[in-house]
Amino acid sequence: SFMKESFHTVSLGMGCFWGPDALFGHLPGVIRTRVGYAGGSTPHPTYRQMGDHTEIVEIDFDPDSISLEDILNVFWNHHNPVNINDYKGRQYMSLLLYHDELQRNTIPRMIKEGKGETLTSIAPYSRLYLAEDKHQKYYLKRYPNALDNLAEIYSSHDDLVNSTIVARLNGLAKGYTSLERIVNEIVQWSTNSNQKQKIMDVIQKIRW
Ligand code: MHO
Repeated sequence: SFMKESFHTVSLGMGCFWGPDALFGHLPGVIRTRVGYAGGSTPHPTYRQMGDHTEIVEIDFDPDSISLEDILNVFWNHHNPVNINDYKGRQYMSLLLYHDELQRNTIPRMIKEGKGETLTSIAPYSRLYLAEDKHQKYYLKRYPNALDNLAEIYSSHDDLVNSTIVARLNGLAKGYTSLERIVNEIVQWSTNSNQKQKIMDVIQKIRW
């Protein structure tokens, strides 16, 4: 469930999408992450047959907590854009699919200022094809005990994937944050205290 009514969305290609899902998931200000295929024209892409699409992590964020520039700095500091003709070509290419005028202007400005990479491809966003369940929150799913416990809070897989806390826990599973930092963040949320307690109980039961 969302903490905020208004959020911005970015869609980023930076190689295999498992890592960036956890990387952005751990950042305060990030509300939701999911992974999928975008940027191409092949209908109904899947992991095995994504055609000309690229692996994408899509992020909803609160622009009052984390700026677009912050997000783009993380993007460029955490992958090395490869030439489109290299290994696996479009599947792993560095790609920014802009959603609006702000993104369309900010991306080339940062590249001009030397904060970006000229090897990053830039194109308008049209849609994301969600990847298969097993690719969503991939690193968290390596802790079977985590999913079993979280099922007490989230009644469907979609609810789990869309959850802010689960995005943080996926970042924890990959080693980007600590349980202590996540707990400190939850304490500050405006969620009611019963709900908070329930979340705390569940995440403390997981064998990290
Ligand atoms: N494990 C794969 C990458 C999977 S990612 C979803 C590999 O290292 O080739 O593309």
